Amino acid sequence: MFHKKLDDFPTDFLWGASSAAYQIEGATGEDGKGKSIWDVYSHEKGNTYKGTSGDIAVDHYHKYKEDIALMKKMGLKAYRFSVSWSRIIPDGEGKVNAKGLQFYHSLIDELINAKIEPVLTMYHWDLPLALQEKYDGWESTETVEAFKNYAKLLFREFGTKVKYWVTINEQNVFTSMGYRWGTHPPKKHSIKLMMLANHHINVANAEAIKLFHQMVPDGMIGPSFGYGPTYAKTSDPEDVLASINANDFNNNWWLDVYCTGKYPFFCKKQFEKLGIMPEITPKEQKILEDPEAHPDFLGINYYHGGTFQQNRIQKVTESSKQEKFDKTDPYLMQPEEGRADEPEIAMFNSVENSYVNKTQWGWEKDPTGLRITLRQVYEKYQLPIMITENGLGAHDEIENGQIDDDYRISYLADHIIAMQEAITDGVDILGYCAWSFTDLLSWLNGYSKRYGFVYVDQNNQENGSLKRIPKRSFYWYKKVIRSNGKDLEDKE
Ligand code: BGP
Repeated sequence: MFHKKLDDFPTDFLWGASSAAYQIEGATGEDGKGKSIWDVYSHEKGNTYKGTSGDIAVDHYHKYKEDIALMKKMGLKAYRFSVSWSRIIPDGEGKVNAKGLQFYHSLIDELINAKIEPVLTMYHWDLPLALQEKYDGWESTETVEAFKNYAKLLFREFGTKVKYWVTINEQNVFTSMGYRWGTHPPKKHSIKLMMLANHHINVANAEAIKLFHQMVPDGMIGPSFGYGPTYAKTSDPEDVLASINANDFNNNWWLDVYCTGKYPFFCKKQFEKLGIMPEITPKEQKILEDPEAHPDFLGINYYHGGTFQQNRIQKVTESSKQEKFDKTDPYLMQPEEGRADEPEIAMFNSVENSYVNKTQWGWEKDPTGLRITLRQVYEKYQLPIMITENGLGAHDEIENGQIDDDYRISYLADHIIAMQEAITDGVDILGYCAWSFTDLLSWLNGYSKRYGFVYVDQNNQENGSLKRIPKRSFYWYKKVIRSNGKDLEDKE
């Protein structure tokens, strides 16, 4: 679509920013909090960048009032945060920790007093350790049951105060990293276990949404998904087919289940053939397909898309002869052990996109990809969308006590324009939560990769003063919010 003039943002548009408990709170052993899988994983040698952890993080647990005062100063309309499950139920099931509940009550009250809409994420990767040790975490249905009880507690406690709820953050990312590449806990390398855990998380998500609709009838709930549009490298039909496969495997595999209760047909058949498709009980299928268990909106986390070509195992080229493909290559699916008679099944091969620039961390900068994302997701599922993450990770430097992050401003402005174009196209967008409000722990990049509007003096030795300093982007975003997205210019 082409537009001579872009539509205004809706008057109640939620201009926001995001965070996650483990990345900001610190106080991991305080006031009765139980351990999460990340508390252990980050302390095992070699797992994180320079051994960094969220032990202190940016100490939001003690500094939340100061942080919310800064949000208020900025004029933020919404703040997305996550609840640490093991802070309120230390073992993941059973006994409730009153002090943990109190912390989130205080945080939410403070936000409401500052006229900031709380957006509560129920699960942002920090599974209670006890559930991992006792039940192998998401690999078993006991964890689904525990999540349901956790959800019930959250809805009972916070259901009258919080309208917008996110069930699960980026299920596609944490199951892949935890079970496929082995770079997040539980650090396994098995696509079969990934599929199993993933299925249980789907059921947990559906159970929680169904319960929410009974307990919080005026609220809105949905998962936050890490979406990336899938481009074909060339118009070679084989590359186009590869990009369709990638879309099915990277996006539809999750979103279809959330919104329709059905796994995408082609992938499912492929995975059955590979012997990695989990068994779905009739009871599970029923809950997945129950319209009451489907989301009211979709949270979309957008950083970049991907470009794909026919898998080079199928189509060998001179250069691909030099490449090594092994079992853990994310784009090569091989049968699990015991099914070695099955041929390798090559789905797609990921390549660079020569049309877009990259961030300091090599992530593609592709604002048009955001518009494509919004269009594709809205067209397919017809649900309102909240952008629950989008932002630029960079090495920010302080000079004369200031942080001049003009590169972040231009990144965010480009994405906000793309979002406005999507709104003008006709997409229903509830809000935009940039990642992140303050600087915080990057799961695998420590405190080097910063995303915040507010600089926090924390470092990889984890002995910073924790002082907060608003960056240039803070004042810019304040202007964006005040003008309801009309003034995106980077000048005072
Ligand atoms: C998303 C996660 C966030 C955040 C962000 C940036 O996938 O939901 O928690 O970490 O990515 O990632 P990184 O810190 O790796 O750059």
